[in-house]
Amino acid sequence: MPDLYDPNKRESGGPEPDPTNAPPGDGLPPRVPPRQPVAGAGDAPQPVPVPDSVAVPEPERIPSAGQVYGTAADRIRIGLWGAPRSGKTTYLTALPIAAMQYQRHNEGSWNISGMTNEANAFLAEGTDLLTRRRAFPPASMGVQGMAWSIEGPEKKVKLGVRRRPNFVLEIQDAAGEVFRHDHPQQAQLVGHLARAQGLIYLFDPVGDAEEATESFTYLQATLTQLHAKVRDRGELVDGRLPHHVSVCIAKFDHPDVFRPAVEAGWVVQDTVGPQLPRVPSERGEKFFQWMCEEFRGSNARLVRDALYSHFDPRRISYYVASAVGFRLNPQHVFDYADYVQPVSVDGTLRIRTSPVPINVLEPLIDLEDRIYRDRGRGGRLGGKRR
Ligand SMILES: Nc1nc2c(ncn2[C@@H]2O[C@H](COP(=O)(O)OP(=O)(O)O)[C@@H](O)[C@H]2O)c(=O)[nH]1
Ligand SMILES: [Mg+2]
Repeated sequence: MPDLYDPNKRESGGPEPDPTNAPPGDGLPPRVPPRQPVAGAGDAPQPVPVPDSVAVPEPERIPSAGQVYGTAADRIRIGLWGAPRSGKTTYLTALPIAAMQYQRHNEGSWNISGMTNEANAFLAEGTDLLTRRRAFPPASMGVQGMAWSIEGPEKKVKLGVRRRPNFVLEIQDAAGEVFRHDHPQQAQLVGHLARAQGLIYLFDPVGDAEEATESFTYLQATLTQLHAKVRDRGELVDGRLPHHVSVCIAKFDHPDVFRPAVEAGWVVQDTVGPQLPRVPSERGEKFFQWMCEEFRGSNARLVRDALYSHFDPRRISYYVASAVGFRLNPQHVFDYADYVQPVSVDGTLRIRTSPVPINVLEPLIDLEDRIYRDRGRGGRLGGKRR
């Protein structure tokens, strides 16, 4: 898999151009096999036989990757970003569960499969952890650059045009500490984020209240470097980063987030099925602003300001999310008298009922959709776009 981001590879002055990601006719030289040295050729130019140049057999593709792999239009990189303990790894482990549950409320289903054995093992391990063992992923269960193939149900693009989303998602889930300005691996991570077309930013209101995991510390350090890197590559759009961003206000189920949100009147409750509470999607941005300004205050306000000044606000969407969802009663209905999902059992946090993730798949599939539409516009949304 030659164009997978390799977290162990040192970045030096920007990444190598990625031929498989390049659009056709972009001026990059075609890939040619290396020339064979000829004995006794001296310095004089000699015609060099290139054994592969005549009959090139059809290259064999890896199993399971399908037609999606290797075409620039179908490959997107998403950076997952957030302070330590903001819930990045839990978000990823909840993703396949969210994909399985999607068809409960929507037409069609989403399928996620690993592009490598390691990526498949992560999916299996994560699902087992959350659903059977009912535990959060251990801190060591990070993801060092993995790729998944994601296929969704056919949807209408415009009148008479339908498409089936089918893309490769590359994620680098770094330990949150890496996002600090003085961390040795930060350059690699910033390199990955710079090459990504989309970013999922987890804002954790619970961790934000503690100094060690305060969101702004991590956001600002990474944003400054990311901005400089993208600027050096000449890819800023009207002075801003070109990425599409999904901001997820994480851990919505947590009583320290949920109760104040209910009391401030942000939350509505469904009257059918599990009667889940939610913040209406059109109020997501306002909720985030409230969270930063009124609820958390001072430095959280800087998080909002930093996002607005570094990204095009038209490219930011907001989601009120929870990886594990709410505890549901035996009839599978939400109960405000008893909704807290994690409980401490012998010193470890356990999840009480099988998770029903909230806004875990949506930020991702919306990102893909926005990137797809942007490409269709020739990459223009008021400026130059990769
Ligand atoms: N209540 C609640 N807690 C969560 C959720 N996701 C993560 N957590 C908590 O946050 C901790 C850190 O999550 P983790 O995914 O390891 O964070 P990371 O460091 O960003 O990868 C977990 O051990 C849980 O205690 C969630 O959706 N709801
Ligand atoms: Mg983690």
